[in-house]
Amino acid sequence: MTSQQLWHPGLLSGRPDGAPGLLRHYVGGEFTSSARTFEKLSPVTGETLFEVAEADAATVDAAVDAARAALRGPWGRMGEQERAAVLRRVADELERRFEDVVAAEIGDTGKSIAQARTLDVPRGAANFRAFADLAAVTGTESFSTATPGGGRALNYAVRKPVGVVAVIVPWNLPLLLLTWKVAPALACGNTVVVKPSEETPSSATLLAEVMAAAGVPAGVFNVVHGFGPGSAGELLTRHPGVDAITFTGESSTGSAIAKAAADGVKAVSFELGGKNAGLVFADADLDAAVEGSVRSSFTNGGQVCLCTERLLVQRPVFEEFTERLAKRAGELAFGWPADEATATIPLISRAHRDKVLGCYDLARAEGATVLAGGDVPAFGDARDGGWYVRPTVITGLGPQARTNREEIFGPICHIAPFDDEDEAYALANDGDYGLAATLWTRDVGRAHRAGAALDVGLLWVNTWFLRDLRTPFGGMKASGVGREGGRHSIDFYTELTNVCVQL
Ligand code: NAD
Ligand code: 6OD
Repeated sequence: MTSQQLWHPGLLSGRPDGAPGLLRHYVGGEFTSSARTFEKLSPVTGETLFEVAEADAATVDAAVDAARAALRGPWGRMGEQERAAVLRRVADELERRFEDVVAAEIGDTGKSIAQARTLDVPRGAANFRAFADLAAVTGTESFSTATPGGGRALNYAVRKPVGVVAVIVPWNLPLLLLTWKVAPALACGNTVVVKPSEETPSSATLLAEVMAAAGVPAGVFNVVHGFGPGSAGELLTRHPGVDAITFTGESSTGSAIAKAAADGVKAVSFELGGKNAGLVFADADLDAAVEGSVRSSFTNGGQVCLCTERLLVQRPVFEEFTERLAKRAGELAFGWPADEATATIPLISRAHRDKVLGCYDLARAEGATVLAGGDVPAFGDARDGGWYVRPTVITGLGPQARTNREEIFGPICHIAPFDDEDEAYALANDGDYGLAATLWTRDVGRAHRAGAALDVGLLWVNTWFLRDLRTPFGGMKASGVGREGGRHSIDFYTELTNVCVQL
């Protein structure tokens, strides 16, 4: 089965003369188009799947205007419990459309059906339920204050929506990352204009149908398609009608958006890149550490911001761990996306594959030993037109090698030895990023010491990517600004007015 057969055609508007279908924007409750379009290619085969409308300034204006108008409509007047009920219906409707959303995610990314069914799409629904519950019960602090005259005053804060929120997201976990931001933004009473990645426009468009079916009023959820610089992304970040920007993507893009946001003094929340370390101590359960590292390095083709690209392994188990991980990397099955057993997926685009293959070449040029992968697989079928690379394990580089410092965002990890805990933490902290780390050890004390010593926003101990949506999520250093998750999302997506009443 090819990715095209998995594509859900209902979303595409028909076009004359057998031209590919067109995926449109969603503005003010209507699907709309614009003069320019671009092609969406299948990462699995390289074939054209459909075309996508590219938003111009007029489309972005219309989307922001619709979002602003909706703040003054029924959405703005709704109580938090009623809004929460609407968002629970969105979750229900996403589950009703489950296989359509799975098909949309697989068609755009080439990811495996097993992952889409167990991670991406369930998390979409879970995000709406979690923030419906949270926003409806999150209060504010109040203080009874002594006044200079010997009396008292009551201080309390009123929580309000920020207004129109621009949501700009990448292609690696399209629905999960989009709903991680849209759900709390809406739960707090905001309206949104969403700009999905140009590589993954489908699930956001399908979500528009889901929103309408769940009774979300027109204008509350808008989708504009297009690229970043000079296109829908930049138009949105510079738009005076946008009150806040929540962004997930590369650190360099975060920097460009920060500059655009500075002009309008807009609030920003940034979830950015990583160069995450995995620390394996000699006392670890080695089976669990090997299998956990296979997951943390190669899930989604290594295209998860939380993926481990630098493994640091204590010297007594370095050789055994390295041998076993390289063997497991070579065993990961390449299948079609619809095969349940598929473990290795294509990279998102030709450009991204060229970048990752360039990193494989750079590693060799820097003197790395390649223990597994390092090249492109041959299938003898239509997948040879897609963007696959082999899962790759390398060793032999020092901490200053570019391969160990720059984010690759592909299925590759470098393994280096260390001697003691201090050295492991120093190596892990040596770099520009500070998103996540994973620790494999049986020593509980060490787990707590690592939490204090590692400069990361997220530390997983004897597991990876285990999520509780109430916890703070985000990165230090070049990996982000602010935290989302739980009350941290509620704080970002609301403004507070403190009221001081002399009693
Ligand atoms: P990207 O930064 O290239 O693009 C992300 C989004 O920003 C896309 O929608 C893109 O069109 C838009 N964009 C690009 N330039 C823009 C500009 N100047 N103004 C406005 N919008 C712009 O990232 P990507 O290649 O899509 O995704 C991969 C990156 O995302 C990796 O660096 C990865 O680590 C990061 N990421 C981080 C997290 C996290 O939670 N920290 C999660 C997922 C991905
Ligand atoms: O689990 C999440 O909430 C989240 N934001 C995951 C990010 C994954 C990065 O690719």
